[in-house]
Amino acid sequence: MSLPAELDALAHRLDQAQVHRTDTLSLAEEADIDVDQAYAIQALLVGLREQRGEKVVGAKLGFTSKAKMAQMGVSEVIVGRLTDAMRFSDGDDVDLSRFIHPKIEPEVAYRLSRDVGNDGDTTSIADSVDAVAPAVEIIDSRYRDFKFTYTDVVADNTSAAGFAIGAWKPVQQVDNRAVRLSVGGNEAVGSTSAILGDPVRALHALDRVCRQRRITLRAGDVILAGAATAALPLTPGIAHCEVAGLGTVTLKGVRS
Ligand code: OOG
Ligand code: MG
Repeated sequence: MSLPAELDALAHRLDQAQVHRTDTLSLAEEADIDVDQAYAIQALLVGLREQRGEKVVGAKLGFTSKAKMAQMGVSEVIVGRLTDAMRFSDGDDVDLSRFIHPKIEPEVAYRLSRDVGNDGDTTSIADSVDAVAPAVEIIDSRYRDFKFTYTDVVADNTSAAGFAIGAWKPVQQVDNRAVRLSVGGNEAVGSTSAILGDPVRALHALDRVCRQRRITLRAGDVILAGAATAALPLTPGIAHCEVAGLGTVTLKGVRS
């Protein structure tokens, strides 16, 4: 399966699922998609969002922790794109009816201070970040019951649906920090070291994927390093995340 028209049709199918908040079945059940094609579908899908006026404001990594790999049954790092339509401010209400079956997870965010990845540029991302912050990511797989293969989730822009960032601090070592996420009566507890041993390694992994997939990043872009714990269902009420020594970030789930 490789015809551009077929890849385009799959991108539209995932886009419609997001726009109309209706889940869809795994693409892998019907089409034999390889990783290159999955990233091609993702690029088309993000392009559809850009055609609606959304702007790409960063990148995210997924499956950088064993907790997430175990929860979802995928064990290789994935990369997706973040747009301005996914951005919430710390403390915002989040209308849960915008999503199919949202989950929330605790993350560490980095901010890029210069452009990376243009024209054979070999500057490392880790050397190009100037700030770090606690963050949460809202994931909302477009696949029924969050059931997907590796290529499915790459095609679906890695379930990206929302994010919020706490106060930025000058970039510093953030390994071995306790992480706590509470939402509803549920709690997830972990450590930033769950993210590839040190969240900075997520930036090295992103270097490799960006080079391979010709992804360019711009000054000011946000990078989510991947969840330190398994995700929790995002339910009505306060979702609160704390990364020790780095700060907190809060969202409030509401039903409109
Ligand atoms: C895929 C997204 C994974 C992370 O932080 O590991 C991810 C999913 O679990 O639906 O964002
Ligand atoms: Mg995540």
